[in-house]
Amino acid sequence: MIHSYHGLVKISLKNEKILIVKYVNFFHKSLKEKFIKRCLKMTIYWNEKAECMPQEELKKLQGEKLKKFAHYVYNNVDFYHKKFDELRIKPEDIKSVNDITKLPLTYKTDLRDNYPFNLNAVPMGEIIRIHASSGTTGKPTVVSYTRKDISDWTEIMARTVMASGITHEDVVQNAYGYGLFTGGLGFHYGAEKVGCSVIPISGGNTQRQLMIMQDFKSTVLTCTPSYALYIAEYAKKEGIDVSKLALKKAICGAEPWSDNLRKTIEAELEIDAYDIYGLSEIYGPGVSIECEEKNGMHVWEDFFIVEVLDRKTHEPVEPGEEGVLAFTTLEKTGMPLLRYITYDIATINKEKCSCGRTCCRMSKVTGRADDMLIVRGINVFPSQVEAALMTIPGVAGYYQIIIDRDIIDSLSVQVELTADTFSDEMKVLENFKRDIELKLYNILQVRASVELVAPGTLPRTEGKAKHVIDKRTKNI
Ligand code: DLL
Repeated sequence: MIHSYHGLVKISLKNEKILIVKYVNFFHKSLKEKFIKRCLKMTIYWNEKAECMPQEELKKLQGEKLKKFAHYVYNNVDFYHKKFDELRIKPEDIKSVNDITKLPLTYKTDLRDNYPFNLNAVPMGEIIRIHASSGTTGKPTVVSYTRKDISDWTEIMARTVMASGITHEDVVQNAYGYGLFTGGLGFHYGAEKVGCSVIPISGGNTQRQLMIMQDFKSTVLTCTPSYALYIAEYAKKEGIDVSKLALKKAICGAEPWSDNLRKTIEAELEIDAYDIYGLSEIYGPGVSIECEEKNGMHVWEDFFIVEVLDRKTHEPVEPGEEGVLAFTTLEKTGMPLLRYITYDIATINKEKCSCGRTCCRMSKVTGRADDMLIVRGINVFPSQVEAALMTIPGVAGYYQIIIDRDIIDSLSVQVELTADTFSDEMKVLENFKRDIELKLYNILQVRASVELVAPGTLPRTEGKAKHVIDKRTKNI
């Protein structure tokens, strides 16, 4: 336990020894704690044995689990039985984790074609929870969980929560949506398992979020990065002194965000912000998370096999190369998935992390293979636009990309300015606009016209921000 009084820190260790350390007065509350943990070489794990297992042992374990899993899906899911037969393979052909490439891939369209429950491996009587996310058509992507799945996901989320330095002493304000979306309940179960005081506030009602944050002394905020930014902006508008909040960390995910947006959120709320990744099909949040090193997101490899595949051929790429992530859910029993293509683009780093965890780390998601925009023949990722904008001082963090077609494609970006930067002077704004256009051109290699808009103009969101409006489909 760590307490601080007037520049001194009292640390009560497990063996009851008390240490008094004089500390430098750091800017961030969380940095102070991190500094002390570093000095004491304290890394907190939820399940040290699993998280720090030697890599050879982990690989062997994955192989054993994959063998069992291949039998499980072949014997219990018609869809996979047919796929195995088409590929002329039998579960017995799987001898180690390296044989994974023999197995069939699963696509989001397979989930749509088997809507809502035809990929389930158990009767409905064994399903205790159903979540859903948006699908490629009007019908949602549906995911069913058995009791074992919920228990495994809770274990995964407990590890995830603790990897970012959260402990049972934290008060977690969970502003991810509760409902069909997996964010709210996923965090809820994991943080509760760790013993945190969980506030199931869900998303929205920002005024109330801030009131609760002040009154309940929330130390952790869990929500999308867009909403964290909005909460910071709202606090500023309301004249709330964020340095007086107990808030230390935010665990943000569910949408792509750049390191520059992270820096903005951290500075505005005076906290540490961590990236968390996941998708409903693979339980939900917690597939991977950044540890306190913030150097890639740890994938819990005893639960998942992650592959990086070429975005067109879906063949494995060379180690360290960028590609589409595919996951195999080694332990899922309700709706098990083999080599599920996420369309999320990232790289994998297998080097051991200094936090002691041995599982591999994925990079930030740099884009989606399926939301890649092609503008005048050039590939454009919305995340590139955000990365470019967030390097420009005076840009508020809200933007909207609009693509249209009138003979040729046009790309425009509405960019919201901060109150300090917004000016009545035409010339100042013209120059600023030109600077942003140049920056975007250098990164995207395609011309984008920029429209600067006043603070507070672009739509705010309590969930995932919609950054792209592609009007071309209507005009074709
Ligand atoms: O967004 C699960 C989640 C909830 C993750 C809360 C993290 C925190 P879906 O609604 O099914 O599930 O959306 C999954 O969101 O395939 C990615 O494209 C994107 N995504 C999720 N996390 C990140 C992230 C949840 N940290 C889809 N960075 C995924 C970039 C992310 N994209």
